[in-house]
Amino acid sequence: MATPLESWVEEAAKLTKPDRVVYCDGSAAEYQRMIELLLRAGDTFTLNEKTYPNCYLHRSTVNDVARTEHLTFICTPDKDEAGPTNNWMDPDAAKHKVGALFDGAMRGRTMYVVPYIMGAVSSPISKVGVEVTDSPYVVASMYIMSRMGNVAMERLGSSGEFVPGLHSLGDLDPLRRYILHFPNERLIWSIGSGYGGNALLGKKCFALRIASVMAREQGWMAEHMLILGLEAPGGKVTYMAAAFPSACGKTNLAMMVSALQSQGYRVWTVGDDIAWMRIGDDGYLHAINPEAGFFGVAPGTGMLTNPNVMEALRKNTLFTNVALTAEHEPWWEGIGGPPPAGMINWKGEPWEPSKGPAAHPNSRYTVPALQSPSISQKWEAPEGVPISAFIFGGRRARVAPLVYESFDWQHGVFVGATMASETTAAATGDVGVTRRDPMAMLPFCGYNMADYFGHWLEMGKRIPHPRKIFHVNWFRKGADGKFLWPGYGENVRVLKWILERVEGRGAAQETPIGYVPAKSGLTLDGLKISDEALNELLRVNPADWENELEDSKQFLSKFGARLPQEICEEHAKLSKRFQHLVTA
Ligand code: OXD
Ligand code: MN
Repeated sequence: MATPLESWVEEAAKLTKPDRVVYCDGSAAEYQRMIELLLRAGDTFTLNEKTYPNCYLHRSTVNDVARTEHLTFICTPDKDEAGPTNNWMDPDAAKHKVGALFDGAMRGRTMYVVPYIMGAVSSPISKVGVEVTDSPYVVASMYIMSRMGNVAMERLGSSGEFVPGLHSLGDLDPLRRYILHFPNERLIWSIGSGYGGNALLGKKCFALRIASVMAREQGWMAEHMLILGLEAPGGKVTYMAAAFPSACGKTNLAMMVSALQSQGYRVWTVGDDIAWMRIGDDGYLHAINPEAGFFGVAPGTGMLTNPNVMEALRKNTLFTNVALTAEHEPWWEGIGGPPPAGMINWKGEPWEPSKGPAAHPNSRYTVPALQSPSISQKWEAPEGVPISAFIFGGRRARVAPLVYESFDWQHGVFVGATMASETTAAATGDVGVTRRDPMAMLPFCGYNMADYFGHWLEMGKRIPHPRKIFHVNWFRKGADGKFLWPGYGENVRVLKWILERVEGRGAAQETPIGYVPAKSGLTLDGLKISDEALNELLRVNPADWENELEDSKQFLSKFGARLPQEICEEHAKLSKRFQHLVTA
């Protein structure tokens, strides 16, 4: 009798009509076979074998370079289940409409069946997914980003416990591009794009959108968060999970080379994008990184901003849409140094500065996590790592100080729910516009975000030891428009203050928005920063916050009566604290 997997694959093949079906085994030889196919297709190139062994550059279709949120849908019977921040389609209507696009989409192509595990092979928190795809690029990327092939088949056995994902490149026309999620069936359909966030279905589609629904039902959390360990003098490591919107430096923070290394503070990487968290037997929330690789934004990454990843990228890396030097090395803006002569841009054209950036602003590297010199010894710990602090953050030129600590869990959930950031190139759309992005989950929550806030509040009650919640902003600017904080390895100074607060130390002053470091509370030795810059970085400006309160109120009003009362309460309390400040 056919297993549930075989039945599903058969059904997918009946619809898409591939010439052949290949079950992937996850071997290195299979990866090389995929690379061969890509090389032959002419859109992928071998990089310098001496300086970048086993590295390749893939160029995507020019209209397929980022996530397409306007083409991403949550398909639930009731529109309210998807909520006001998600695009919605009725499941039957979606299947009818997009099923027609899948019909025969793989004719002349091979259907690859990619069983994969999100999470370490032996972790009880891990879960199995199966993606069928007609893209060798997707298979190769899944090889780096997940534990795929035989290991996943073994874990699955004959059980039906897997999240199916049907993917086809279709004709790559954005008019026929859809990324559909059916949370009630735990099913994903994606057609018309080969871009990572749209096509590697284990990542955003499963590990965030579908998993967030499962997590709420089952009492755990699936979050758009990096996981890092901060080692203090003496060797104790404290783990923190942090949510920032896409392309706000999560990877760089998770892999930071600490500016306080000589004082014994070091950062270890557990994950750079996604955290699955469960309450452990010890009463703490434990996090695993469900991914096996990093799919990071290349531009802006260099020896100054992320030396660990620069070392990691020197082998076994699949680059997408970066530029190519005459020496056949990858290149992007911010890699360090002036652009070398004779480059080919991300579109495959000879490059000159008047042609705009040589690498696409959302060009990426896909690299095995284990290659990072900063990888934590615990990164595959089956039980995960205990989280001692949550950090929210975004890009704000004004308003949010460098760091502040919320008063309690409920207030911290409000801080996360009203998070905002200036947009970047990780998704198609205008760059530099401020948008609310609660917990950095706006594009990734698989259900009504009002209920998601409710789930966070509920978890606060269920976790025997809920931890402190902080907010950071590395991107505050002075009146001259320049960043006030140097960022990168210096961010460890902020992590150190967070650690001290978690341990009941760390000098702070109370403000209406929470506890902000006292100037004496931050370790600033060895850092050149003026007193005025520091004052501005830590300043809570009531006029800015008046606008902020108004803007967040408008955002929250979208959720109507479904918004948890506690969130409204926190908004009112924040407003009142500012009023007291003015009248005091
Ligand atoms: C990512 C994203 O690729 O958030 O991680 O867009
Ligand atoms: Mn992300």
